[in-house]
Amino acid sequence: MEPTNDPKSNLIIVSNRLPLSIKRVEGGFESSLSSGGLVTSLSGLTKSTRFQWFGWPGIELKDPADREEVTKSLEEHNAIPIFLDKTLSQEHYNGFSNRILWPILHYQSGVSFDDTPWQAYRRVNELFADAIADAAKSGTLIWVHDYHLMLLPELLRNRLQEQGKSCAIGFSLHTPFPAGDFWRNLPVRKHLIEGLLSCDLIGFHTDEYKQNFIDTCASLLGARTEIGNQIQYKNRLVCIDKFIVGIDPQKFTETLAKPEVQERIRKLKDRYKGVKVIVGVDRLDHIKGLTQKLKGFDAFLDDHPELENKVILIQVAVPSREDVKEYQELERELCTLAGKINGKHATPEGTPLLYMHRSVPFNELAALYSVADVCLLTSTRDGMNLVSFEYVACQQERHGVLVLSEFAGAASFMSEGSIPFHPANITEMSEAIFAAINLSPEERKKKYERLRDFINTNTSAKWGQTFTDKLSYRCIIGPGLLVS
Ligand code: ADQ
Repeated sequence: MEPTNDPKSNLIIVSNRLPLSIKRVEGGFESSLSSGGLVTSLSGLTKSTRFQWFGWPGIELKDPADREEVTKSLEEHNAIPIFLDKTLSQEHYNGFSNRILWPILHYQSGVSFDDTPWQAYRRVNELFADAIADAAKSGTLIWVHDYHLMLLPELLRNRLQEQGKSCAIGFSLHTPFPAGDFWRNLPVRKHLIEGLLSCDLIGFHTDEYKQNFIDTCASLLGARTEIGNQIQYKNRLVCIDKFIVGIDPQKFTETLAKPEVQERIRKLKDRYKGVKVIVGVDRLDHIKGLTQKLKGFDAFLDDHPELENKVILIQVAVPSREDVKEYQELERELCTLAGKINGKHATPEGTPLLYMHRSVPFNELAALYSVADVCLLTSTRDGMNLVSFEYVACQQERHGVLVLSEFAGAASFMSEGSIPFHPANITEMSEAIFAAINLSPEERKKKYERLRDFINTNTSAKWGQTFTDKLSYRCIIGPGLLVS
């Protein structure tokens, strides 16, 4: 590969969805910023590095004139749309990625495999490979994100080779990677990990996920893995590492300083005077353990009648994947459960649970985090969980307590600063909530300072820079091809 002076000056980010969603409105199209963990994690890199972002714009457009108009408007944001037809994108996104792959990655059993969505998954990965190979030049760094695109590195590597281009390809998985024995439940278990092994660098959120992947490559593919943080497979040497993903804490500090947010905080404090506020913010997803959270909170209320009218759980459940049957069922279950809990514990003074099934604006989110005495996160599995970081960023001098499931990736870094518990153990959850509410000011400060230092050190900017630095290095020293 021809070394360039600064490989990062030529960076392509790829994710299934663009960070901007396109909607048809009267007289044209409108774009809006998407939210979610992936967008948050890449926000740091956006500040320091220019890159092109390839992905699906979230809308089916058949008319070439419409495509051109949308492409032009996205160009201003360095976003390049890859257009897909509706049935194909549905089968890829909901059919395979969200109904089959996502549950397997999060240790959910009972997943049934179906060949039609798998073929759609392949096809979409191929279409992405075509678009990106055409756009890349030799020396381009290509950073692919997440489970929707696990076949892409191999397909892309082949296309690039056909075109005589040599590029460094990196991949970051935002979910857990399960233990090998669980991963084997997926009939296409080998194809997906082989797809990734055409990368130069693969990043995971924790050491556990990284090790699971390494062990799986050894047992399923017979890859050589005893060579430190590298896997040798066929004629390639792939670097595997842990990169701690984070947030941009400054964005929260600036938001909290806004007069309108300060005013909102005052109002909320006034509204909940004398009441301990517990906050939860989660996408409405099985992995976030929302059913468990509501049951645990119910048990806590049963266990502590003396706290009647003195505690409230404000739970924001952000709508997610609403086309998928399992998510619709979960939503119905949560609504019923929330109604039952309030029916059982309400008094003329009010209800102990405020369940909001909608997205809230960023200012409101920051204000909520700021006034909450406790943040309760109950993930049954979760790649990292950035809400835990955001709560800490918004607490500042208040030293609120984080009650964090031991199954969130964040728990492997934050267990000493938080109160950990098992999300399926309702008694343990109830005790953890009680302990959080009653923690002494000294203990709260001690725990909080640990968390604050951690989130300020491991920012999204650092994550983006560390990964791209390492990928650039691979680009300069040459791709992961074995010399002999
Ligand atoms: P998610 O499952 O989306 O991310 P999480 O890490 O908690 O979960 O991130 C959610 C993000 O969405 C947060 O940054 C939050 O502020 C934002 N958000 C939530 N509600 C919002 C709202 N109403 N308006 C605006 N923004 C909102 C996936 C994995 C995680 C992993 C991340 C990053 O499932 O485990 O931590 O990617 O890798």
